[in-house]
Amino acid sequence: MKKRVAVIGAGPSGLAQLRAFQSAKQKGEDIPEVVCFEKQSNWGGLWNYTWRTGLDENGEPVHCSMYRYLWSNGPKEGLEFADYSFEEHFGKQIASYPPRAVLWDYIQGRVKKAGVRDWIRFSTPVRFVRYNEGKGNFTLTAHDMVNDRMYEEEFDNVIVASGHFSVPNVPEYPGFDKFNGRVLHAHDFRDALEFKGKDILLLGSSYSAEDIGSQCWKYGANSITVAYRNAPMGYKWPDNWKEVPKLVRVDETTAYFADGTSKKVDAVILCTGYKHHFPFLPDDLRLKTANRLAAADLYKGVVWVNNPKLFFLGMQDQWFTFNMFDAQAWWVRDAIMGKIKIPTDRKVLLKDVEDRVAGEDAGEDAHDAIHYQGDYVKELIAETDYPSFDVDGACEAFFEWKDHKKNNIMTFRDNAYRSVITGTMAPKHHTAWKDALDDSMESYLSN
Ligand code: FAD
Ligand code: NA7
Repeated sequence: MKKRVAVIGAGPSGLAQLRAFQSAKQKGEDIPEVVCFEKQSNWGGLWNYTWRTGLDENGEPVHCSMYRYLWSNGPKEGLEFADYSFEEHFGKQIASYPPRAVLWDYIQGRVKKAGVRDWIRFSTPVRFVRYNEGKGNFTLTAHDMVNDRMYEEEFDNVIVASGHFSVPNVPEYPGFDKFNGRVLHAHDFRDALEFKGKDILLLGSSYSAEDIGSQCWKYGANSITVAYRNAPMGYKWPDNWKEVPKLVRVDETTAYFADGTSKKVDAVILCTGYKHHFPFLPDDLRLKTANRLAAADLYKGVVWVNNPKLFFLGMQDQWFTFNMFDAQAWWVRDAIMGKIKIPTDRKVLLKDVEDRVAGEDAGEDAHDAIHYQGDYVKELIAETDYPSFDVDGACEAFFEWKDHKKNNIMTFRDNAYRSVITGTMAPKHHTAWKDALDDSMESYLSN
């Protein structure tokens, strides 16, 4: 009997897992039967944009947190697949900060080439997974939304690749129930043009606050006020952009901050992060972790320490993305296929997690954090046949990116970097990011 492996989610992580198994098959290896469950009707995870917010066409929570005009927030040279370069996909080198549609196309290119689409059951959310002590396997309950049929199947391994930037963390502040304008979370933000001419307040001081604020600035918001809880982002912002200490309360029209200042605003956008949320996992299988580089309870960052037949992909906070998911997926494939041995002593698994947490905590700044995650990617790659690549070179691209942001937060996307996969320098984009209002793939590729 072949092993059966369930993959939950067909975003970049889940697709990396399918490609990892397919690549072993291509080399003549006998791979398990792999079934991927995806609740959306198409693949790509967060990159599969929808205008919908709230519930989807099946009454499921909308997964997408991306929005119109979203461009990559880091250089593509940091995330390039080692087995499928941008040049292979587009037939030429492209500029370094592609809009969402371009990256979605790139993600799809590799799995179309691999021919794994029919391993995926679309419009099929996983409802529940339970472990069968006696049989030593899992029973997974899925809901086929097309035929409105719930069914159970057994699997030897389960790989959770359902993402963790989809279920919003939504704090409440005094007065939100009285405020006359819109209060929304970044997860429901779709189009900066909605806020053209408006005075907006953003809460949070991380990527979403930075990027949604920048989008709104680019598409004509009147003013942007960002309230930080602990520390400001500290970039050199445009004149109509201000960072203020934390929000205390709002009334019908006005926001009041901890330093005693206030500002009349039209809308509040909560850029307050996301939750690791696994409603389909019972207590004994459910990961509970903060959004950090060393996620809790995952040996090698992927193996559930309380049941090593269960794996999680992409649950870390992310400097590295697509190529880190690859490194994890290749490693998990080899663990499932018995090529990598997972220690049977639980103490060894826990010690690994402890060491990773200590390693992250020992870092002092973003520079250390990038190295830390780069070293993790190197560690996993070294144990599999994933094509090795210049991870330190990718770290260098991230360091340059950080410097470029520091120099000018509204022009950093106009820079170009060298591919660590093909060695080619990216061309500069034909239009400065702040003037490029058309984010279509056609426009981006017309360099
Ligand atoms: P996801 O992309 O979230 O995919 C998870 C998949 O699982 C989804 O398709 C979902 O429908 C499916 N799923 C969930 N629950 C179930 C269920 N119960 N049953 C079946 N299927 C299920 N990264 C970058 O590299 N560059 C960027 O510029 C960038 N920008 C970002 C901007 C935003 C606003 C956000 C939120 C994230 C951004 N990211 C970016 C990070 C992003 O997390 C990764 O690029 C990537 O999408 C993570 O892939 P994933 O497969 O782990 O998760
Ligand atoms: P992050 O990176 O998790 O950041 C969340 C931010 O929200 C962070 O600055 C937090 O403040 C802030 N936060 C959290 N809770 C609150 C409350 N209650 N009040 C005020 N502020 C709060 O999430 P992002 O959405 O920015 O980024 C997630 C991904 O999306 C990222 O990988 C990008 O690629 C895109 P703190 O800094 O802790 O004070």
